[in-house]
Amino acid sequence: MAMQIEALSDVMAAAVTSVDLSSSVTPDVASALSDAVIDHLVLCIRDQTMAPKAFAQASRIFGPPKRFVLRRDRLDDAPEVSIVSNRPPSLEGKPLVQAKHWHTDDSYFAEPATLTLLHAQTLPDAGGDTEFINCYAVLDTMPADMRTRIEGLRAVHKYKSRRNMSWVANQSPEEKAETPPVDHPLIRTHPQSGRQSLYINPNRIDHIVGWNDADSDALLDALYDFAFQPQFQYRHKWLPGDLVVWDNRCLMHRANDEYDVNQLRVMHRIMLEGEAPV
Ligand SMILES: O=C(O)CCC(=O)C(=O)O
Ligand SMILES: [Fe+2]
Repeated sequence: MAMQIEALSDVMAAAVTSVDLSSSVTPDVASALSDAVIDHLVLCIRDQTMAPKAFAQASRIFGPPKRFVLRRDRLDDAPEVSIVSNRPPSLEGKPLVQAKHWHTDDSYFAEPATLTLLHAQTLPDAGGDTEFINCYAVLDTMPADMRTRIEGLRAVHKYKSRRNMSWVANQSPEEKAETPPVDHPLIRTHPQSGRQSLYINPNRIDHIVGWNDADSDALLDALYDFAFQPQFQYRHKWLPGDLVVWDNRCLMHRANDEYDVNQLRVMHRIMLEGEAPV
């Protein structure tokens, strides 16, 4: 049967069935998948079985994969693939839900990853969902006065920001040297869709360029309150074999932590080479 793509909600996301990425796909299928990410922002490709190396190969359909920066979390035989587990190695078996606050991946880099791919390995019996915010919709529905205030502004993003909400792994001196603070516009234009979205990362944004902390905090709090509203959200409930691909240029996401964390949850993850937000 030919590949099928079906919307999962009105806000964003689509499910893809009848395709197997463990071996190479035709150019038509590859371009249909790449286009579908741009149109739906989140793509869930069902029923995939792939070892890390095959996963790294399959990710090339969407673009070149990056080597993951944190040495400890990446795989030796496939350094593009990192492990997202609720048992982080540094905590020696103690459960912890990583990435449970709203964020977009990789924004502490000058060229943040375009897409992230997450492939379910081990899922809890219930829950462990991933939630998404459509940041095109956020900007499109923003009150005019708020939009006018942020026009032309840039924000400083840091690996460990003053306002960080999530647990972040400690970096080695080498890793630290690779990640100096950067700044990005608050409104960015997607190079493929041509659409503008709100580009914010509550975990990594430290302050607005040229603003003091108090004024920055007030503006950021207002933006976050607006963006976090439920009408902008899609919540993905994982099935075994799901490979979820999302576009970091126009959405935020978080891991939902309201589940039994005594049950193991493990994902394989790849980020693609990035581009500077404009
Ligand atoms: O575990 C999840 O559901 C999301 C993790 C995450 O934020 C990521 O892989 O970028
Ligand atoms: Fe993330």
